[in-house]
Amino acid sequence: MILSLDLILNLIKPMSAITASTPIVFRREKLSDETLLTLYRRLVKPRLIEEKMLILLRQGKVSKWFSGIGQEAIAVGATSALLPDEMVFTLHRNLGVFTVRETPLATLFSQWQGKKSGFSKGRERSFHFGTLEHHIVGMISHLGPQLALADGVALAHKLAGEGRVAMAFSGEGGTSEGDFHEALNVAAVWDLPVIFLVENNGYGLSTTTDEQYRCENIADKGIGYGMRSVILDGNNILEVYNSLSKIASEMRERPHPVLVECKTFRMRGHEEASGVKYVPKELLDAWALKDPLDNYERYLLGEGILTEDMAAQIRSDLKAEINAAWNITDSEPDIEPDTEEELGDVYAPFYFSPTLPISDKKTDKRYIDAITDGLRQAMLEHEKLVFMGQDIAEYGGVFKIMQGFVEEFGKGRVRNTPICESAIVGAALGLSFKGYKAMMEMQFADFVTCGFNQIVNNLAKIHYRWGTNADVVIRMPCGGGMGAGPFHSQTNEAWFTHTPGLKVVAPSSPYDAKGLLLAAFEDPNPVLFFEHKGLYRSVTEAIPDDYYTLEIGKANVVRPGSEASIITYGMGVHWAKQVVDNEGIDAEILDLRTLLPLDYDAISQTVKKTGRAIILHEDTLVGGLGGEIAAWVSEHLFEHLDAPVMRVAGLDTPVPFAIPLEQNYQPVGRFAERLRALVGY
Ligand SMILES: Cc1ncc(C[n+]2csc(CCOP(=O)(O)OP(=O)(O)O)c2C)c(N)n1
Repeated sequence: MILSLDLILNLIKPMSAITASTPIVFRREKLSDETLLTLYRRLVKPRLIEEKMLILLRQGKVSKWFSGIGQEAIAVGATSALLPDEMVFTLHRNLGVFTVRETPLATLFSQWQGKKSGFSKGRERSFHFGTLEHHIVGMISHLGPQLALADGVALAHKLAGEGRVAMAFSGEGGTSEGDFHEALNVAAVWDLPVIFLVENNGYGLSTTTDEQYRCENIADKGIGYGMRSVILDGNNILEVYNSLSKIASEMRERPHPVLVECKTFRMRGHEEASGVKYVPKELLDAWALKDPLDNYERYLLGEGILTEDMAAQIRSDLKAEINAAWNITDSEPDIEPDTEEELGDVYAPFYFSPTLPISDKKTDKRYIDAITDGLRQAMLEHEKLVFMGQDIAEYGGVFKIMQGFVEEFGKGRVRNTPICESAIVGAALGLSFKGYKAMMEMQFADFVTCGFNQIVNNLAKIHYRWGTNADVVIRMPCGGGMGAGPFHSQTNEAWFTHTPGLKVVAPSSPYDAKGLLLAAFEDPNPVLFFEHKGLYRSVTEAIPDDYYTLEIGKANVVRPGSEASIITYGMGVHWAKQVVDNEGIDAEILDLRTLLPLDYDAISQTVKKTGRAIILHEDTLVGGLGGEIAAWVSEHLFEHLDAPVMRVAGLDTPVPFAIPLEQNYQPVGRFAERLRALVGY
């Protein structure tokens, strides 16, 4: 019987409590001298860069530094085990990933120094950037979210049958984040080829492992996810390299995730300024003897593969390379802000060109059918579009919007997800790195809170941060009126309209819903698509059967008028029409359609025309979008106004359950009186 590597490692696990006193045993297996020396050179390089950084830090030339000294064998060994086009998701101590992938050092140093020629044009600190050219995606500051991005990349590999893996780093502290759990669970359920690589270095800032988790080894968590797991001596470069080479090649053959725990130690402070006072000196002394570089060097010298002269030459060549790169960075002038460029880089460039229906054929469609129609045509239009959501496959989604889609497009592209909003938003972003488009259905817009971080920090900021895009549409069934209580009724668009980098769309009609949805899929930027549940089955109109798009960012006058301008969106449009008809007031109704970016030209035109403005929305008043519009109108159109700008919005409470309470919450009951007051002012 041939035992697989993970089985052997699992069998020896009880003895594998790797500590400082566990000796490093180097086993070269079939590695050539050349490979052994390449690994040596790769191990020396980040160490020398760090030594340089520490000098610069003391000279006050560098402001902050997270050291990976003593842990380099993990980043270097693991990255060396991958193919060059396999994506690595890094953390703050993974310099070795960047050096193995040969990212140009001057660009890297300029990145750290906030210079224009860095990977993020001075917009991001340290390792918080990605470079798709080198197949590296760095973390946002938050520990955890990058893990699910690896799921998305691995899903792309699987869908394309590419035989590739993705690898994501975490510290042992980061494994306490919910994102760790979600990412591993999704990878397990979907058999995704992701290596989750935990560097267990004993401390998460000052927190020791016994205050971080209760199981003996982090690898033990693999059992809970139904996932292979292994424990490696993270200070032994050959163990890391050989084991991961085998694991990765098995994963390429048979996609599945693996949890790898590398035991190591953090030899310096969390970051340089914080020091290591809280770390027992004996521990540091013991782990110093296990230094991955010193030990490997001794091994190579002992085996006669490396000589003292060769070692000296390698170091002097690398130092020359490092110094030359540093001099380039150092001589680069400090960044000069250019506001236009800053604003211009928030969104990925997209030049909208409308698609008109190819025939006059129209069919009566309810709002919900228009969305289904748009989704189906988007799937036909974009072959690399993937739908993800809870219960969306055989069940068709809780609103049955995607009924029959799984039969039509297959389980690969129409994916039921575990209940883990954060990981799915993250996976959607990961798909984007591989040229896929993704749509995620939030079962209810309220549950977006569980994916909030990924949306506002990852999707929204990624283009500005390092120039890649998040080609993701998140559909948000929102709104009340059904007595569904505080967590199935919210119109929470204002949580997102405050976030540069997102586009927020809120159609009020079947025609707009289909056209804007199809435009959202063409747009390479992240779009939050708020569809009001109350409109799903209550509005019907004849809309084109063919594919067509409507421009995101353009409002629409749905009722011309002269006495006042009602600026609204979503369900508000229907409330406004109803009140205007009942009251017999000749008000103009401007349907914003897109809430971010706002169509200020259209707002300006209507307010100039009527001289009176009232904003109506279902969302709560304080901090709602109405406040922003009112401020803008007052600031820019003051001389055109004949009355104060008014707002009518949801009551500043959670959305209550009992119907009379909910009706009292909703703004429509207060709207007629305020409109009369505005017109009569
Ligand atoms: C979500 C989140 N909470 C808190 C922090 C602050 N923080 C940054 S690094 C760190 C410790 C991380 O420990 P670990 O994951 O073990 O990685 P290590 O620094 O040891 O490499 C903390 C608490 C953060 N970046 N993100």
